[in-house]
Amino acid sequence: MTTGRFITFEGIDGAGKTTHLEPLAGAIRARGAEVVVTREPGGTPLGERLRDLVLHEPMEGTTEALLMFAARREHLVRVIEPALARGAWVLSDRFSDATFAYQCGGRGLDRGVFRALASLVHPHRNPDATFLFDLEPGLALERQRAQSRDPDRFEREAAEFFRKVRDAYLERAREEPARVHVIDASGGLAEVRDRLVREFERTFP
Ligand code: Z5A
Repeated sequence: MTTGRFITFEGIDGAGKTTHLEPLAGAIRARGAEVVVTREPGGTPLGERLRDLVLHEPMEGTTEALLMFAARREHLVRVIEPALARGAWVLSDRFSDATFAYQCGGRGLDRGVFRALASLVHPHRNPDATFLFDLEPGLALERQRAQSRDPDRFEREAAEFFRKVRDAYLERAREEPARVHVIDASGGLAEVRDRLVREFERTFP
């Protein structure tokens, strides 16, 4: 626990990743490590302003990808790298896999453009581990409907969009099986938490 690690949580909207982030952070803190919990888009004052724009302002797909990466660069330089440099663990609710899934998978952004932007924005940094909360889009939608907030631009997308996003996430997991750990996010909260904890302990014994 003395060397910080960069861990990301991913999944389609409503898969449950945010619910499990703080409890895992608490478990790592209990082992004596400093933990920084953060999110994308966001994590910095500029990133949070960009978040507000991408979630609510209509825009073209490449513009959306560029703003995600702009927010990510600030996040990396101001939050993620300094925390890792002092030995903290960083738990981020989304990172570049989300751009691959939503902008390439969902919106059709060219994968070559994605790779070029990723190597410009974080050339020497990738998550040490990614926990991908995988859920059938219909179930994720039911969970989201139970929340009483106004849907954002992404949440208003059709089921077909989320099927493509999910497929792109699973493609990422097949490409990088040592890094991307797929967590079955169906079932009750305790069941999903147990799967996450088991996978975390297997990855970081
Ligand atoms: N986005 C993008 O397009 N490209 C990028 O590069 C990045 C992001 C970084 C905001 O992300 C949007 O940005 C996102 C993709 C896009 N799309 N949207 N919308 P976000 O992560 O901030 O927003 P989100 O995905 O909508 O997060 P979320 O709604 O918080 O979803 P979640 O984290 O997967 O779920 P949750 O909040 O933990 O749980 C949802 C509800 O289900 C909640 O009421 C829980 O109590 C409930 N829940 C959770 N687990 C269970 C179980 N097991 N059973 C029953 N109910 C459960």
